[in-house]
Amino acid sequence: MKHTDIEALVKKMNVDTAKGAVDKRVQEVVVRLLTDLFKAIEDLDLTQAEIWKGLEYLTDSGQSNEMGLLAAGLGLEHFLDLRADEADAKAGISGGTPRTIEGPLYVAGAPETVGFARMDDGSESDTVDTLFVEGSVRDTDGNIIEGAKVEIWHANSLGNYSFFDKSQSEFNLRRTILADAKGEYVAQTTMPVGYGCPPEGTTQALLNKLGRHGNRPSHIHYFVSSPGYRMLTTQFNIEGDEYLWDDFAFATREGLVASVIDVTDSTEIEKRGLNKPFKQIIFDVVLTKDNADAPTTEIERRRA
Ligand code: MBD
Ligand code: FE
Repeated sequence: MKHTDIEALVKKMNVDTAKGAVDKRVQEVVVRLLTDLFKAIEDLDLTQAEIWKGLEYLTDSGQSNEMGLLAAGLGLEHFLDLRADEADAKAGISGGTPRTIEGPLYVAGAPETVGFARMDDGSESDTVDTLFVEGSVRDTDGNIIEGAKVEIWHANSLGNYSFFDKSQSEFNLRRTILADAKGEYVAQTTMPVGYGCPPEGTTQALLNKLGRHGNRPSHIHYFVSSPGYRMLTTQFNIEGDEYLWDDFAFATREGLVASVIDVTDSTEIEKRGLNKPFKQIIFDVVLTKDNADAPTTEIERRRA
């Protein structure tokens, strides 16, 4: 079928016959997407079986709760970051900590404390390095932001996240820390290991067909917010990981690569109440001011 005939066909199905209340935005989006889909079916000469296979794939992905993972793995979530960066630049926003993807594994409602939180439940502390993640929250002029809400979440030493991994305790490796009077936060936790897609899952099945792996480098996620500032969704990825610049979710960015400091000094160890050397990562955060000229950075999406 000619592309012009496809355009006419889609318009007829979705616009002319619309009766009653119409959501103009949904209509516009559906017409455009269907037109592009039909054209792709035509150009690629897809078979009927291939089309059903695609629909079945989306069904399976949804039923196994992997749509969020798929969005990350196909680079859709990273693409949205690049678009948000562009919108920010257009609105004259600069100087904040770079954004990067949220990913599909945030859980709301983590325990909240001021200044300091121990994030791990202790179940791995004998076998896994203790990690202190700490830093300040400031505005782009360098002023501290007392009370800034720093939400942190990360994987355990098997690359698994609590809630999704039912073998972990509730909210393990998930905390909310309010920056103290010096604008600082300190998280005591255990060293995360990079995530790998479920090997038998729908996302990995597609990645296999694309000749791609489904691994992420070791990383720690952040939401940082404070009234009057734009909410920041970001994460740092940890230097030295083999997947640092080969992340299946494309989340690693300049400015978001963390170096690990090995702390072996016995007075430092004692000061932290520990009995063995530990690792330390400094991650300072800079928030930009609220700005009516740029799209909101508080993204509505279904979360656990
Ligand atoms: C993760 O931990 C993650 O951050 C992303 C983006 C996708 C899957 C697992
Ligand atoms: Fe993650």
